[in-house]
Amino acid sequence: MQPVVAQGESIGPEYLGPLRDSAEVADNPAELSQGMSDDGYIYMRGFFNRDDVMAARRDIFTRLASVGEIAQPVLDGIFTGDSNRDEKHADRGEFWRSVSETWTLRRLSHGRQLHGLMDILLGETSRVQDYIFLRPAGPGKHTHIHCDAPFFTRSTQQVATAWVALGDVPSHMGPLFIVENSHHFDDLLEQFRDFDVSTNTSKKASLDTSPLELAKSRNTRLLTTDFTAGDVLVFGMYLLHGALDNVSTRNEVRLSCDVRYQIASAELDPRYFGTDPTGTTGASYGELVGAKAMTEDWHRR
Ligand SMILES: O=C(O)CCC(=O)C(=O)O
Repeated sequence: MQPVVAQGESIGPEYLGPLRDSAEVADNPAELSQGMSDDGYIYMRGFFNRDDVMAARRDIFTRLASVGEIAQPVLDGIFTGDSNRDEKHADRGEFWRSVSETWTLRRLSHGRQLHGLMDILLGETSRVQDYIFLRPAGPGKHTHIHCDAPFFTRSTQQVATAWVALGDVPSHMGPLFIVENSHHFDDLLEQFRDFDVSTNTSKKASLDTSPLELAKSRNTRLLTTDFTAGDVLVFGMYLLHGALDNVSTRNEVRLSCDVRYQIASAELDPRYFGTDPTGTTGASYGELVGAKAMTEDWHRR
């Protein structure tokens, strides 16, 4: 593994572990469900066909090249250090919506293959949210530790997140990590139950504690891997996770997408469904970190 850095702190081997790969039990629903409830996540290496992933990557990076952010050849995903997004597009949200609706991406995030896996992991027929979180994460970007409940459990608790690597994402490019066994940290998770980040603006969904501090204080590990294009990591609403720092010295961009599925029998949260979803805060696609010019810092929720 290459360097592993989280919020500027180097993570030593004692606080790191590999994700358990469930690709070998892909045809065994009972084992998949068991893994999800035991570990709190399922990681499937090479879940999507690499060519299909590369088609999405090419289309998305071509859009970002058109606003001066990604260099040629686009598949390499190298940040230029520049952006003319705002000069070219008056409405950031509209631009980001059109990129997020790229058909080659939706074919992965909303296609039968992932849907079938989510039906198994949620234990019944599922529905995929229309609103997705596409993230081109350039050098310096990371995501603070949080769980997804404050964002997505307004209508039902039976929701799961799928994080998809849209290209190879080795550890130095800031992939997702999960905090091992954190779905059992009841004392810590208590603060996230009945907390809706868009109605209660007095607190943040993410922890102030750094990943290294948390791993040390809980005597646990950050689980991650050198992701390859098409890997999928699925987890529930009460598993703590974040993204490592992208410390690429070659300006490589981590491209990933996170998408949520919920059980189809429950009420739909209108913020995330329909032809014009408003998103978590009401600002639609404009509220996402991906909607910012790549020269800007990410916000934290
Ligand atoms: O990709 C990231 O930086 C964060 C993703 C995330 O937090 C999620 O998928 O819930």
